[in-house]
Amino acid sequence: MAGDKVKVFGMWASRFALRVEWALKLKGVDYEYINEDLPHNKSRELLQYNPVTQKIPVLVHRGKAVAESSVIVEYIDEAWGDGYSIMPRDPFERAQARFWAKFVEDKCLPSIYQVYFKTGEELQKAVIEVQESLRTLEEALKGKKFFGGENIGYVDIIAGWIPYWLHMIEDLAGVSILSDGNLPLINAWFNAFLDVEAVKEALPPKDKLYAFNRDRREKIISGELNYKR
Ligand SMILES: N[C@@H](CCC(=O)N[C@@H](CS)C(=O)NCC(=O)O)C(=O)O
Repeated sequence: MAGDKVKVFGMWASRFALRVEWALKLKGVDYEYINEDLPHNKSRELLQYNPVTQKIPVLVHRGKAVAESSVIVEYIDEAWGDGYSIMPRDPFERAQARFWAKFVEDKCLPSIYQVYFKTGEELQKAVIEVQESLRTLEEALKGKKFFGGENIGYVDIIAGWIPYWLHMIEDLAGVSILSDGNLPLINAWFNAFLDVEAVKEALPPKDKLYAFNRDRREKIISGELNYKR
């Protein structure tokens, strides 16, 4: 499918859009990135391509649109089936990858959000929940460098925002989640993942991301902004 025009509708600070960029970069696919002004000034094209949820990311390939980051990552793996493999080839391994990706989405992501915008006792409770969910996630890393094995794969892409975002969230909330050598496999994975060239290429500038999230967190805590993913 070389030469097909690919567009990504995203937003520079979005963890979900990053998944799409990482998958495309691993496959060596060129794309045009359309940075959306969320949430109130979405482009007409985005609304036309994703009328159902009206959310980013959306991938447009050969004029057809695919939405939902995890669905898009699987689509990319199949549409550019040659070369870099994101999903395991073996059906059992593929099922395992989907299982852990769902765990990240259903357990890790909500608990990390709680740390992002809770305070006081609720914040301390949220810290423990994140630690527990990451401890469980370590099961999937045993004996491996990445969730995908020697190279990054589906679960790495789905969970990949955590290494970059978690330390920022710790700083903003004034808590410590990864400390004293707890979660050694997760810690090692953070370093290995952030060292991958394709990963680094797509990451937003740290200062800009901190400033954006500091402001957003304050607005959510003060009630000025509704919590929304
Ligand atoms: N489950 C979706 C979540 C996408 C999502 O929450 N996108 C946010 C930006 S990070 C969005 O478009 N928000 C705008 C809105 O809700 O109107 C995915 O994985 O793609």
